[in-house]
Amino acid sequence: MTSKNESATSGPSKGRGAILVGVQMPGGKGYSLDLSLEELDGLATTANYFPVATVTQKPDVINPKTFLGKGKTEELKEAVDLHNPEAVIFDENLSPGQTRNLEKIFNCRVIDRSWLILEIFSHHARTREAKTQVDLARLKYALPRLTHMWGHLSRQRGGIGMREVGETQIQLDRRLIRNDIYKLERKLKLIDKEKITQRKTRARLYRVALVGYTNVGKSSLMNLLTEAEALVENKLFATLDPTTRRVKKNFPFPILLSDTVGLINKLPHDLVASFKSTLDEAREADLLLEVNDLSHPNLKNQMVATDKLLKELGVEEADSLTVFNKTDAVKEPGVLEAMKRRFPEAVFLSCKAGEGIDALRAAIIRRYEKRLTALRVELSHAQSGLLHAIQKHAMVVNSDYHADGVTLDLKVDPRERKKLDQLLDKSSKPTPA
Ligand SMILES: Nc1nc2c(ncn2[C@@H]2O[C@H](COP(=O)(O)OP(=O)(O)OP(=O)(O)O)[C@@H](O)[C@H]2O)c(=O)[nH]1
Ligand SMILES: [Mg+2]
Repeated sequence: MTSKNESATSGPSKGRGAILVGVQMPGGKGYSLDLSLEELDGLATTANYFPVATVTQKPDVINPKTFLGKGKTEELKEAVDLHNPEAVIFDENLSPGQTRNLEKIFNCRVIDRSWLILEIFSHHARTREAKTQVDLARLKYALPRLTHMWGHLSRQRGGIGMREVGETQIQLDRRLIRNDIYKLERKLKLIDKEKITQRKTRARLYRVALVGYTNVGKSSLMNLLTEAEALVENKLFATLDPTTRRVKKNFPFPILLSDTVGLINKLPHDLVASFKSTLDEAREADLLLEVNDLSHPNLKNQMVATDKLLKELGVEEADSLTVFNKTDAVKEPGVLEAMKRRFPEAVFLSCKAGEGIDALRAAIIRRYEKRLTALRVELSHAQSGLLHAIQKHAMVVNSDYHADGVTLDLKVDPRERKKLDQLLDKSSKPTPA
């Protein structure tokens, strides 16, 4: 095993002090250790920890018992004795056994990346759906780890977090937890049903969903397009509860725009599974706006992670439009131009500067119009009363009035075609334009 790159940053060991552990996995590519640690730092801070030291390692193999090798574990133990943190936070996911063994050695709480993300989610969940989803993911995470987590979970129902680590030792009851999981799954199914009904009633509108890595500016863009006030924060996972709004202003037709939960590298599997229903908004969208932060040093990997997660969630099939936000924050000269050459179809904008929003609207409209089929309809004078009803199902591109009536050039959404045909009935057969 080779141990490299240890850096211990001393800091005041007060509050919820935490030592961060970054590990470059054997054969692992992608995130550089530094950038990954920066992200972990952001996650820890969002969960109200105060990073007092960081330790990194590039092991050749993963120790099945302690994750880290013997030497590194000892070094970490020394750091724990020195800083006396409330938790040691790993940037990887640990097995229940590894967590238990490390806690024994350090005599200190050990948290992995999954749990850290779950903690943040539990603090940020607002709606019944998001809360149920997070509760479910947390119970599934805890089930194999019951020996040391039951106490925390029972207290966290109030959303307190893991502050009371080590405080309570309660008798374990796996059956109780399984029962809770069952109940939550049933509750989620019911919520899901309600949502399906809701979605059916608005199925006719063109549906656009904002997706992308956390903190890239999805909610900011939602606000600009809808003139609404979704929660915007320089925090990871500010949005957990998806909002959907009907937008008509500055569009020739109304669209349904949805903001969704942010994605992140190494998202806990159970959380992805629980949030599948939330992400239905994305899965059922006609168009995905894949938002990226152009100014982020880890842009490339964020894009790769986003694509991977969208695939996992089964949303990669949808029509998508790449959006690069935060053009105002790009400092390096030439980056913007180079990216525009590389992504000629993408929209570049800045929510902060309010630039590029019109171009985005135009791109959405173009995508919408692409799916429409052209149709020519002849209406006699006697049928001209139908015009108003036709406009509900199609865009009238041109109307040519002549002696016998009117010739309409229409653009029709495939989903509206049946209704339009019924309306026009047998008396006036439409012909492809
Ligand atoms: N410089 C700059 N900052 C921006 C821009 N757009 C958004 N931000 C900032 O980026 C941060 C994240 O914005 P949000 O809109 O909350 O991002 P999000 O993608 O919804 O984040 P999550 O809900 O956490 O996934 C906030 O501090 C915004 O003010 C932009 O164009 N330029
Ligand atoms: Mg958001």
